[in-house]
Amino acid sequence: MSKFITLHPVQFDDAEMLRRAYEYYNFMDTRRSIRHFSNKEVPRELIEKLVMTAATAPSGAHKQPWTFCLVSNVELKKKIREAAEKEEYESYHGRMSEEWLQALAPLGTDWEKPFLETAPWLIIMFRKVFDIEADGSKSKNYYVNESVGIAAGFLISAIHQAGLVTLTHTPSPMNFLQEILQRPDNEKPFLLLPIGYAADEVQVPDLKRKNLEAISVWY
Ligand code: IYR
Repeated sequence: MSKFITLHPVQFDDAEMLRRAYEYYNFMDTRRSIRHFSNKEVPRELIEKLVMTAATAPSGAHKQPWTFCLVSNVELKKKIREAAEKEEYESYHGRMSEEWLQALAPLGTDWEKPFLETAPWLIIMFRKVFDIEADGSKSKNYYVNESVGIAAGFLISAIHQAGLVTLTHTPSPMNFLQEILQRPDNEKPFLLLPIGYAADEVQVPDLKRKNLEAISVWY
């Protein structure tokens, strides 16, 4: 039987609630994916807190089916860049459809990923397909993609909140991350996020977000 405790939920009066909702929206709307990083260092303590914030995400049966690999080691970042670029080169030169390449054209991406070395930290999120208990037995995890996806969202907003920038990078295929980072079989790479400061005078594509009408249906 699980034990229950009384929660004292965080609450605000109506005006304060609305103010906070507007303020948070306005803040989150300033977030952009960044592909050009400064090599300025970010202290480990900051990364630790960002990861802890991501790990406050809800998860299926509270299994917390994630592992965060935090890479600042220069040789390891180089290794990851080389392996990612090898895959990305193949993707951009034949594996991706013409339609896909055209959809990406406004973003100005290509197979070269210098940010994998310039950014002071790489966070690689792994999803734990199942858990291995202390006695070596397997135990099931539930809604793993949903859970890890939500944790990634929390992480991205925490990074923005801290005044740092990131990119949700999904080199494809990304099993090379499992080998390089020597993760066990029950863990599969989910997302790679370079973290740091934006490069000076960084440019981003002039993208617009869909408005409420376009994304919502009210009943
Ligand atoms: N993984 C490649 C291609 C790519 C795919 C999508 I969908 C994007 O939104 C951006 C890039 C890359 O990282 O370049």
